[in-house]
Amino acid sequence: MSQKFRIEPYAGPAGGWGALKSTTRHLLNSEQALSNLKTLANTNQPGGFDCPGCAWGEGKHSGRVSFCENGAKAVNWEATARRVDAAFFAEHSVASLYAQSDHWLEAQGRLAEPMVYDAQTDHYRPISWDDAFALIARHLKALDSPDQAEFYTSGRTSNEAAYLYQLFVRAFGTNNLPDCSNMCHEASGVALRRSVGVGKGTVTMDDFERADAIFVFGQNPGTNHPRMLDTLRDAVRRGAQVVAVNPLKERGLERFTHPQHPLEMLAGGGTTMHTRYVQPKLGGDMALVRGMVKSLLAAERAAQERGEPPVFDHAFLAEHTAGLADYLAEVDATGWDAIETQSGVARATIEGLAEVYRRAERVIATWAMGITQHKHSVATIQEIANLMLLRGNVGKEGAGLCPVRGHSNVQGDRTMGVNERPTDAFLDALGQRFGFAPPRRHGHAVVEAIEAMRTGQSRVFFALGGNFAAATPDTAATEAALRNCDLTVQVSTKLNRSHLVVGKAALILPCLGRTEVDIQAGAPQRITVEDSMSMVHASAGVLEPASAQLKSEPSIVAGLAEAVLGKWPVDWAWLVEDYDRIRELVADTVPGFEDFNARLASPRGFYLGNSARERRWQTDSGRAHFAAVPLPDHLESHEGELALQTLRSHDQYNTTVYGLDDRYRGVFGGRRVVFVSAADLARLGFKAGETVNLVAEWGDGVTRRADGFTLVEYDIPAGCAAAYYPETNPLVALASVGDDSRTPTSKFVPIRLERSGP
Ligand SMILES: Nc1nc2c(c(=O)[nH]1)N[C@H]1C(S)=C(S)[C@@H](COP(=O)(O)OP(=O)(O)OC[C@H]3O[C@@H](n4cnc5c(=O)[nH]c(N)nc54)[C@H](O)[C@@H]3O)O[C@H]1N2
Ligand SMILES: Nc1nc2c(c(=O)[nH]1)N[C@H]1C(S)=C(S)[C@@H](COP(=O)(O)OP(=O)(O)OC[C@H]3O[C@@H](n4cnc5c(=O)[nH]c(N)nc54)[C@H](O)[C@@H]3O)O[C@H]1N2
Ligand SMILES: [Mo]
Repeated sequence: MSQKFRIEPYAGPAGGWGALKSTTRHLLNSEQALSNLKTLANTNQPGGFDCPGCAWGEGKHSGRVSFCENGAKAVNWEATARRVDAAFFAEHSVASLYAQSDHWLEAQGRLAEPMVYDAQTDHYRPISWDDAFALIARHLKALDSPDQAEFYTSGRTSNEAAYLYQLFVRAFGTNNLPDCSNMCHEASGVALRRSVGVGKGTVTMDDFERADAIFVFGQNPGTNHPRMLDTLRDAVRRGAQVVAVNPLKERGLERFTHPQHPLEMLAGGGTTMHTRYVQPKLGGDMALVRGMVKSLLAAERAAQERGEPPVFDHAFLAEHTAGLADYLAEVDATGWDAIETQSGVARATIEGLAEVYRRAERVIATWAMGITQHKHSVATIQEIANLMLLRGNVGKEGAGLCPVRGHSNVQGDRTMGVNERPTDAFLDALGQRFGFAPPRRHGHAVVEAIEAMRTGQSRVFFALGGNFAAATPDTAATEAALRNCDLTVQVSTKLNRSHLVVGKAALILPCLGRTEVDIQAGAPQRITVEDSMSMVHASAGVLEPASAQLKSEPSIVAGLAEAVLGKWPVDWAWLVEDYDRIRELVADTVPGFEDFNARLASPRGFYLGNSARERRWQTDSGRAHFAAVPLPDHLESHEGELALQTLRSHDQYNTTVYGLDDRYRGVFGGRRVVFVSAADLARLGFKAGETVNLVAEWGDGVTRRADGFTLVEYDIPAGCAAAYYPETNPLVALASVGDDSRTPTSKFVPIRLERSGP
């Protein structure tokens, strides 16, 4: 499939012929091309299944094709005809599989039957479902405390599976529910709860149709949320301003053509997406936004002096907010020198952005990993909220805060209670409905779970989806932690690194994917998910399951729970005979889900609501809160050092590597590349095309390295570099986490380049 390694800058628009060609190539490479096309036609349509790609919302225009190039890859990847079965594991030892690349592992096909690790032979061999559940139950019951087990969740898990899972984990007695959110949008939740009293985005899809300006911070939608490009393009067409804030020049944000519109493709060029593209230094967004506010404040004072209409929304500020005076004092105390140095953006440019913001009656701010994976992410997001509050851009049509989520149901999993720090109100509701006392001690997030396993404090690791070994930071530390466990269990669809980093005992439990028909007690079931705009809707698979031995995630959780707890505090087996029964329990215990089953009748689902959108502020003060935080002091880069961000290529889904191209960035046939500016190449004495090793020193006495990366010259600010995840995860120190979010700082890794050996 992939050609020779080459670098060839991409000249076309994002989307367009390239997308069509790439999608078709991925489809036709599959042995099931025809059925896959049928599958695609069902994606995100009423009665079909939710795209397992991203968490972007659905437009309400029926008839518009709602899958994208990368959604197509995700669907196709799951619908492969290849199988990883007992014969496969008999042929390959775990050590030999471990030596393969992530791309090779997942390309072997769908996991077909439950397997148990045999340490004597270093091979997996088949095990029955009952024996597998019994083995896990034996290990869990042998622990001194329920807090010695870790229950991870990845964000593809349905609401139904997630709800049962957290209920089981709490009935078992722990809140150790680390999940992929801990590595993803945790900072958004923390910051938004503090600023506006609810940890979710405040906008709906309709708001995007009314916004006058949309600021897109730290996000690469052309690759990671392609359907968002439709939304942005429509906004640009009706005259809205779209401002991209991103250190890298991302093609997908610059130009876009939809492959469904052939005429547009023939016209060439594509719609110019952004009206402005600003390139701050990594981590410089807080300073940039502070500069915008400084400029607005100056304009507000000038307007007051001249008796002109105010810049701030004083009525909103007086009625709805607290902390404004302290915040403005902090803005006054922040000098332009610091703002320009830290953001790397000139004052005049920042003032231009403030002008775009000021002229717009309705503004939306969106963001993703470029904002959330820093040490000062919570402060940065609160700064974005500060900016938005000044002109009442929260809780008004066409305006609001929009963290764009990653995994297709990561937001829903949190709503269902997959949270290591649950609220008392949630635990009270569980306790009351099920008649037990849920544990109140906070549990472990991802980094704490790794530490607990590494020190031997936690002994059992269970993963409902995901690829923990590859997705987490500090690969050597994480692998040691997993190997230190008595038992590791992976509920998965595809073979990945986490199956090969085994505890003393290990299980692989293969499950249905979202595209597949799920039959329980003779009847097909549907599951539900929640998107980034808090819309909950049903999803039902259409494909024949990859193997007759697969179980659904809810039924795996039920099997496990029954083996450990019996029919207490609920009859687990009875519940999963009909997922409506699980939804009844959700309706009883989770606010916003009243009449859950009935409300699923609406094909596009229902809106959960958002208190901040209604200008009800569930904060301590009962008001929206201005955070007055000084700019961070950890960003200055040292002589010879670069700040590295670890990001996604166009041909991957997190740790799932579909192919070796990153078309929009002009990289083909290889992933071990590092993007560096021309200025840094000259300054550090390197040439594009040379091979280097990346070396990270965090001052903890460990030298972390990732070897053999080709230098690619790229349009990125001096002092900043970029390379793909998960190859660069060995460089990220476990201890380097965000303040208050504890998210690994994957977008700011101090490195130096080392000339590769002869
Ligand atoms: N096809 C596909 N879709 C996906 C995924 C996938 O892997 N593949 N992953 C899913 C998941 S779980 C998630 S969380 C999302 C991720 O979606 P994104 O957040 O778009 O993912 P990243 O590739 O990490 O891209 C980070 C972007 O932020 C920019 N950036 C990095 N540091 C900074 C900074 O300091 N400031 C600013 N302003 N920008 C910065 C980078 O240049 C890059 O454009 O996508 C989801 N959708
Ligand atoms: N350095 C660095 N590290 C990062 C990031 C980064 O930007 N840089 N991003 C972080 C982010 S945002 C995230 S969300 C995490 C992602 O972390 P994870 O969610 O743990 O990882 P994925 O790669 O999405 O998981 C892929 C695996 O999920 C399984 N799978 C797929 N579909 C299903 C399903 O329907 N059910 C089940 N049970 N299993 C399924 C398959 O076996 C597949 O191998 O990584 C984080 N790690
Ligand atoms: Mo994510």
